[in-house]
Amino acid sequence: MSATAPVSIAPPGAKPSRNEELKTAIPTLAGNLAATLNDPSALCFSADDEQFMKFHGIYQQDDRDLRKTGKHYIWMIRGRIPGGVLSSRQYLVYDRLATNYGNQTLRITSRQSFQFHGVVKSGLGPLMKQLNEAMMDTIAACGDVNRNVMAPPAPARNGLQAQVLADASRVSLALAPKTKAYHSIWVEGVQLDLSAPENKDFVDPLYGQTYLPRKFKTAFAIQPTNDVDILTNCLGYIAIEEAGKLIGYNLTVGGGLGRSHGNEETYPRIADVIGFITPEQLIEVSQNVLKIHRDFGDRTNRKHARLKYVLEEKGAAWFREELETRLGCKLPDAKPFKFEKQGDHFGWDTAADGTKFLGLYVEAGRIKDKDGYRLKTALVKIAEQFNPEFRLTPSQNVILANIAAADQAAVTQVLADHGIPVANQTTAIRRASMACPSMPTCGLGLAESERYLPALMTNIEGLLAEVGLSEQEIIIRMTGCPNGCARPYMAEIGFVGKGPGRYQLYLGGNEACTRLNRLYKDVVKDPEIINELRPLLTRYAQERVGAERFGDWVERAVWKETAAAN
Ligand code: SRM
Ligand code: SF4
Repeated sequence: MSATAPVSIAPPGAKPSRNEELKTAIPTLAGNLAATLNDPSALCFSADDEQFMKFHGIYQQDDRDLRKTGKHYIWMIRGRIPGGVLSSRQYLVYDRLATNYGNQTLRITSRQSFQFHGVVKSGLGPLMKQLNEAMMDTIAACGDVNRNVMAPPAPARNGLQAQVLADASRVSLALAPKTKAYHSIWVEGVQLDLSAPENKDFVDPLYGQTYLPRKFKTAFAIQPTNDVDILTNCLGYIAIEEAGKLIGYNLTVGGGLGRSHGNEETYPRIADVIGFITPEQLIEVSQNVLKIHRDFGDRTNRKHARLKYVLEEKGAAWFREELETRLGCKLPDAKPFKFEKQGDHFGWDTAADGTKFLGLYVEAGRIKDKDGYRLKTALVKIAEQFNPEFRLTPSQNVILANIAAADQAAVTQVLADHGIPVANQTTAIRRASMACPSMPTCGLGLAESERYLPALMTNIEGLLAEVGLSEQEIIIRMTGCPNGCARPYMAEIGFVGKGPGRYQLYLGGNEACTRLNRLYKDVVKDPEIINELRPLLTRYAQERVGAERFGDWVERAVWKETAAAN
């Protein structure tokens, strides 16, 4: 029973959005997908089917580099890989499918998954079928459901990591939608009979008939490393240990980053810490947090539909009470916790069980072969010869784990043979950087991101050398639009696309990624970025106290100065 009859935060009398009508009409989410898939004369899927496809992990896109010559449809497919963990066998399937049906690259995402890009329509069916036959799937990687669940990827130095990963997988399974459409379309290749009562009136046991008002994101973190950016998630669990044992989790709710230019009612928000739960309560708590979003979220305006707006408008105290009523018990207060840093582990290290693991930097998360740097081929060879576990990180890198100590030198050699160093892989600022895909695949991109950041980083490296800070790590993230897919609002320096070659400049996140940055300049043109940063980095080099981070200096010197001047 809920404390109050659910009254959504939507304005009274507002009309449900088109997506709500679609979900109500076809609650299995089958749309007309199988028919269009099997019709070679159909170049693309209808606008309504585009929305259904997302629940199946697929986005209809067109190559934006080729728009002058018309629309060249391509599809992006996103995997569901809880915690980003894959076996070598599974990795080889991903690699083969990207080679045979995609654009010969695999893109590690900022939520520890893989995306195939550039899949053509005739490849869609075979790719999806073969992925499922290899016991992997893409369901709920997108859509108004719980997305890929994140968990710390670095292998265990104590017993905690394996347990947290297992809990992340449990939650992922418990929040998965139950529609039969996915299997029927992509594995059996047939359209569901939408007039059959079990399909027409299908009600998902957790989501109901209309799923969530919007996407829902879940992550687990282990202190002191905030590698998953826990506070940007709708639902977060911070592991709490006592004497080396996991005793439970602090529950965080209501984070999210997406915003729109010119719409002040949309904003990034960091999650509230709600209370403490035991591992036994995980599934019930997760399902009930999700149901509160389901029942109270705004279904009339998709820009106001994330759980973060429920928290912002109703408050964390209200949320806790509503959750406790649904659970039928009080939640203890959260335990003390502290994050110190974000980011990944690079280079070789040893896990608690004595096996070796290797963190590898992947530029913009893109696994590919290029002249003198053949990462894609090297990873296939390593998977075939040494059978490591692949762990995708939330900063778009990869860790090769469970490697026998005796194989360490041979793995290093394979990488060296393909132009990939394992020591000094790249500079500190590149290791801590992220960019979203944007052009040419993302339909929402306003400016370049993945294709531009590497060149900009070269210039920023030059600038850091100029001011004597070559070794300094600064977290720099770029996105091609304000949706924030590479989490730019948590960075020490964030670039957010406004238009071709134009970016907003955000400054002032912290090392632990627990503080939102703030807008410093609304428009900076790309040739001016370095000139804009030069005086800031020069002052930082002169004024910083001890090992003070750039984001902390900005907070102290720039934002406090601005506040004092006002
Ligand atoms: Fe994202 C939409 C890529 C993580 C906020 N995101 C998109 C789409 C699907 C564009 C679209 O709707 O047509 C992008 C596909 C581009 C392409 O060509 O591949 C896209 N998002 C990505 C990825 C691949 C970026 C990356 O650099 O890795 C990430 C995939 C993660 C995954 O495996 O599930 C990705 N997206 C994020 C994150 C970060 C996170 O979740 O930790 C965010 C900010 C956090 C949040 O959700 O608030 C994010 N993506 C969005 C939004 C804004 C949502 C909102 O609340 O307003 C959109 C637009 C939308 O949903 O309408 C979006
Ligand atoms: Fe596309 Fe914007 Fe996300 Fe970048 S941030 S991938 S441009 S939606």
